[in-house]
Amino acid sequence: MSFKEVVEAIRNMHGTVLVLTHHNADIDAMASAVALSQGLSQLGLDTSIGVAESVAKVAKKVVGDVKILINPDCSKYDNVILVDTSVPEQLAAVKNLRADIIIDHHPAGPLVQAAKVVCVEPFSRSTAQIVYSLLKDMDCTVDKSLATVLAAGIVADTAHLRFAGLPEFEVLTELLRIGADYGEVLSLLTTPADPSDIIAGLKAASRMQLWKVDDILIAISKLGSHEAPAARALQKLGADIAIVAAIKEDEVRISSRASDRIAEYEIDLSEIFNKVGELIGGTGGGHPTAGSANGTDTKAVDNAFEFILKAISKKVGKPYKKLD
Ligand SMILES: [Mn+2]
Repeated sequence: MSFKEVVEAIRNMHGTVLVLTHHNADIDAMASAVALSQGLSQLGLDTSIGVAESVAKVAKKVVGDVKILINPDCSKYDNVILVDTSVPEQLAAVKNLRADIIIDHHPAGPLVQAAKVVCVEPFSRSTAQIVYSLLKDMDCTVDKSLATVLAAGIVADTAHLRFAGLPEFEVLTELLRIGADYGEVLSLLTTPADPSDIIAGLKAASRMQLWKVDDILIAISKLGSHEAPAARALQKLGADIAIVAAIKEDEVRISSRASDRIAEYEIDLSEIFNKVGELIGGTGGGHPTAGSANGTDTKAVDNAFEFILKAISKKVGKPYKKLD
């Protein structure tokens, strides 16, 4: 289906419209939904915005005081336009889920099958840039504030332009010409950190033990809670691998974060934490650069730490040494 046909299909819509997006909706999802719904209103359509479950904390600023429906009922609308996803699992809480039109930049998911109009562009780095092109072709007015919101979507989904290519920079330049305020874009993208997360990070740092395997720095610490943000904080400080245990009365949780360079040594934290789970009388797993485990054997924590160091040492083929 050509872009022109998509524009025509949207233009020829009648009745009420629900612009719907995925659970824990991020900045790109919300920017796309807000901008599209404003464009549709300009065309005289009665438009609502809905999300599954919730809007992510980081996207609250982009939404501002625009009304967002949580878990709407699709059967109440003549048209449902789905943005930034085509995967039903991300919309499980939505009632009578249906997608007539799909606008997305992820690889096509199962909902594409039944949709009448599909505009899926996996080469676009954001849905916001697709929405901008649609609005332009529909002759909608993109004012300064809408341009700022759309720019926020692009900047967010490209990790502050790190993954942006020529198409993203071109759209961004157009948005800046319209009057998007880049300072405002950056402020839409920043959310103040949770104070308890900051404290956890600082405490973990003050109690940390530092180890080295070849040139890999491993930071290990113990806390009472907030192990995941603390591990992230230690990684931000420069540890290649950060491991933090939260030890409670009858429960222990261990969380880890690592930089991508551990892949060079074929270290997979999900594999290691699978075993860690067994060691602490529970279960574990995760991702190659973010392993975690929960268990009930609070006395096994030091054993678990030693196991992790040994596992890393084995992969690298060098001993582990403590740094004082
Ligand atoms: Mn997106």
